[in-house]
Amino acid sequence: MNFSSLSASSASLHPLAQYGWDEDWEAEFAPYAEQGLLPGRVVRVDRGQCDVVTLLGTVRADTEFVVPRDPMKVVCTGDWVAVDPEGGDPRYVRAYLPRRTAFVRSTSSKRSEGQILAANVDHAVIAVSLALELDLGRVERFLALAWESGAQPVVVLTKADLVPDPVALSYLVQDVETSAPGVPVLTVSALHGDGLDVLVAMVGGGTSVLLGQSGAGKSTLANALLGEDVMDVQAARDVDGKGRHTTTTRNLLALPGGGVLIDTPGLRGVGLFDAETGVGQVFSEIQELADGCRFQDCGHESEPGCAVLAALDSGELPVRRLESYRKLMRENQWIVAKTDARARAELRRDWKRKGAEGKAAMEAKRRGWR
Ligand SMILES: Nc1nc2c(ncn2[C@@H]2O[C@H](COP(=O)(O)OP(=O)(O)OP(=O)(O)O)[C@@H](O)[C@H]2O)c(=O)[nH]1
Ligand SMILES: [Mg+2]
Ligand SMILES: [Zn+2]
Repeated sequence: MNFSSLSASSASLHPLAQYGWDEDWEAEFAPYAEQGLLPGRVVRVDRGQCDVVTLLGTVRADTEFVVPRDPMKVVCTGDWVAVDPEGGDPRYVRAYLPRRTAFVRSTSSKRSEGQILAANVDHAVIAVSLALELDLGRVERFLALAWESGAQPVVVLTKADLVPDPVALSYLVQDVETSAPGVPVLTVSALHGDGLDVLVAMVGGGTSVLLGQSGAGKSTLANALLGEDVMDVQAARDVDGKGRHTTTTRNLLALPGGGVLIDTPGLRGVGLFDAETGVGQVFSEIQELADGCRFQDCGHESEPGCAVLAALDSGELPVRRLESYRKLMRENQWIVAKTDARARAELRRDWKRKGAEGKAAMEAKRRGWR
């Protein structure tokens, strides 16, 4: 089969179009097509091997030839790769295409490194369980990583059936909304099917990743969106999600109405990794207020003419928001100081150089915030 002979206009008819294959990927892949390699998308990674969906179906491939020391460069779920057109089981991944977006957190190891959680994601669906007390700081942290990745975040409050009082539910939604400017906040019940249509309409078509704590109901939601029980689901045995993770690998699943969904294992902690832009976006109202401060380098501590402090005084800006902003900014600076600047710059080039026009516009807007 000669894949390079597929014309640009046929990219949408390509069997991999359902997985997000488009003209830009095709162009990017051209040099590998010339070598006779097969394009595919990584649907799962485990123990140095991965499952890759290709025109020939799902094949098993070894990542030995593309394993660098840098964990940021490890092939991950959502990557587009070039694999051997034929050969043994497993085949080999020969290359992966530059990422359009990547969801990165810092590892807890001593030498701070980034860990890629998912690549080429359009929508980051942050699942927050209504069975537990809302932790807005945690939501803000997830949002910072999501914005930084280049994906559009959506907060989904799960298990809405556990909050039968509509007024109580609307207060919870409002609380999250004030912590998430520019981010849609939805409520769903996978149990009753409530709110799923809204979510599908919002994320349909592209690549979405489900993120959140263990037990938040990500896999239950994935199954509901898929219309079948593909992912294992298990009752949470401890409320803080420390003890047990039902999902242990990141799985990319094709949605019946188009688009794909990546289900991920619950994250206990999400450390920021060079996410200043993302943090700024989560607290965009503070950044807007700061434009009104008398001094351009205002630290919003005790400076005269500080618009941020004025907003605190008037009650327009909740104290919790400012404290959370400061905390995440401090943490980010600490991580940045600890990590190798060159590695971070390279990472930027890797996935931020590419991307749809919308992404470029978004980037430009963000750069204005720096
Ligand atoms: N009441 C109610 N329970 C739900 C709902 N969705 C999920 N649950 C329950 O929440 C528990 C955890 O669900 P999972 O889908 O396994 O959670 P998860 O986020 O995938 O967890 P990890 O894979 O460990 O990250 C299960 O007992 C589910 O039945 C819902 O809409 N309503
Ligand atoms: Mg799960
Ligand atoms: Zn100020």
